[in-house]
Amino acid sequence: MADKKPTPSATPTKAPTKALIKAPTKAPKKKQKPIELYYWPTPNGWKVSIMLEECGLPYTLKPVNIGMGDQFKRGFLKIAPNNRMPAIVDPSGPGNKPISLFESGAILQYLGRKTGKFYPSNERARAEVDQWLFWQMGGLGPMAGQAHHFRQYAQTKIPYAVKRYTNEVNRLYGVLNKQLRTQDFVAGRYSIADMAIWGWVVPYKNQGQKLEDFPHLKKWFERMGDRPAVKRGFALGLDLRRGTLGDKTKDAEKARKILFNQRAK
Ligand SMILES: N[C@@H](CCC(=O)N[C@@H](CS)C(=O)NCC(=O)O)C(=O)O
Repeated sequence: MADKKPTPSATPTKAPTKALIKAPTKAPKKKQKPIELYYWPTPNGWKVSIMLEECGLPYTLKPVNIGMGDQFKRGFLKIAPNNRMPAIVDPSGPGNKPISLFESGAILQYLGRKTGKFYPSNERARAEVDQWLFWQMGGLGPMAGQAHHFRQYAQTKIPYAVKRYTNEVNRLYGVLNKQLRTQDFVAGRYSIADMAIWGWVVPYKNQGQKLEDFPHLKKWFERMGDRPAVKRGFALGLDLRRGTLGDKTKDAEKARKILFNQRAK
């Protein structure tokens, strides 16, 4: 009996019939490489740790001790030329190539686009989120930051500066309180805008504010704080921080020198 096995030359050159076409095997899903998070536990850092936790994205923590000057290390400056954290490196960026990003608002938008979570694709809804995100980036963050500075850290008390920034934060809390009067989250549904704002309300006492004066804001603040991902994002690296910048210790003095005496290099 002749061997039934076709020799290579006998292999049909015609397109194989359907029955011979093998079902395409699905390419195994590549395990996502973790995002590197350059971070220190502060209101700007929490925005990104909270978003990573909310999205369930794998990440590795790269502490940037800003009180010790880590933000000026050459490797970090390549990622974040503004010598500020947070920053991220996503090994699986656009085109499956690595991407590095600084500026917390830009990072939140990037992660929102990447995951399709907490950042709506519908243009009207996205514009609504953006305006509150930028409200935080350009308003609440800088004003609360100055309030912290002049109320807690400045070694010389300047009543004019204290009043100016305490009042401005008070005004901004009032705006937020009104926005939250009729809805649970700033832009309607829970979004990156809420994540950006929340950490800046955490130190409300240091900004000279009482949450009782802003009942809708208070409820939102507690609602956010109850979310497990917010709890995890907030807790990240808290154990790394020792004391505060206002302390009378040598470490705090060194940190103030590093943080509050910066000029162009
Ligand atoms: N606009 C920046 C601000 C970031 C920022 O100010 N980070 C502070 C800590 S909250 C920092 O890294 N400070 C280091 C320094 O002042 O040298 C962002 O939102 O990412």
